[in-house]
Amino acid sequence: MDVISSLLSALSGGEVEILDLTAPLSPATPVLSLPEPFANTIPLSLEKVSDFDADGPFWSWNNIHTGEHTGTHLDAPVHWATGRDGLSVDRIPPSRLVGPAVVVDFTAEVAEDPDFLLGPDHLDAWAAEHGPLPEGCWLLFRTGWGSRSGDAAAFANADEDGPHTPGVSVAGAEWLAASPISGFGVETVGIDAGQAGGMEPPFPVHYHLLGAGKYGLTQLQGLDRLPGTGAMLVVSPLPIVGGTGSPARVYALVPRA
Ligand code: 23J
Ligand code: MN
Repeated sequence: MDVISSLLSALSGGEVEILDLTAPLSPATPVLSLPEPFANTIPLSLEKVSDFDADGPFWSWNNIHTGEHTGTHLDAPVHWATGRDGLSVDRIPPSRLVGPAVVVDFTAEVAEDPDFLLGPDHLDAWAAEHGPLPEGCWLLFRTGWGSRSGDAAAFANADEDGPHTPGVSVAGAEWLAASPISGFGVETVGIDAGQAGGMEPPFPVHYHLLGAGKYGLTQLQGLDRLPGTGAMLVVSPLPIVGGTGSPARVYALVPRA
């Protein structure tokens, strides 16, 4: 049997399951809130064009209004100053949007410390146990944060010092940029930690990862349903010409135990 027929029969037979890791996209979907003096993107809104009425008696449709970086979304290299000569979202080769998923689980650490930072030691320890990260993989940072996404205040977890959400240290960001990954995925509103605006450089994952021509992926849900290795990720951003990112549908193909 050819490889596509094998995959299709595994899907229809239930030996491979398709999981949707995408957060629902609605006006309630949390968006990043940068402090003054920075500008922010808008949340999603739907503007009715017709709804089986005089403007369209047999059809219903809407205009969508939102930012490129709303909800589960991809960050393209051109989003950041360091990647500005790199690829916009429409130019990302599909071969880099499909690859092995590797999940590192720091749910327990984040439950103790919402400002937990993933560093080189954590990543080296993973590699010592499992071997080097596969070429073109998507490294997914499981934190449990996705379970807060229905509650905007809990998801932002902000106080007078700003948001407190998990992320990656400066050295960890350098490690990821030098690794063979295609992209780095998180459960939080952005690929950097809540407190990353105060790091040097500010927002080090954006700085190093996008500067290295790699991609970010945010607001993933249901990472607890993935094995540490052995799943395949499919990331589908819209090909917005010149776009710095796009809301994306994200699927994982997982072998059923
Ligand atoms: C701009 C500045 C800082 C951040 C972000 C955007 C994002 O999170 C994003 O969606 O790219 S942290
Ligand atoms: Mn983004």
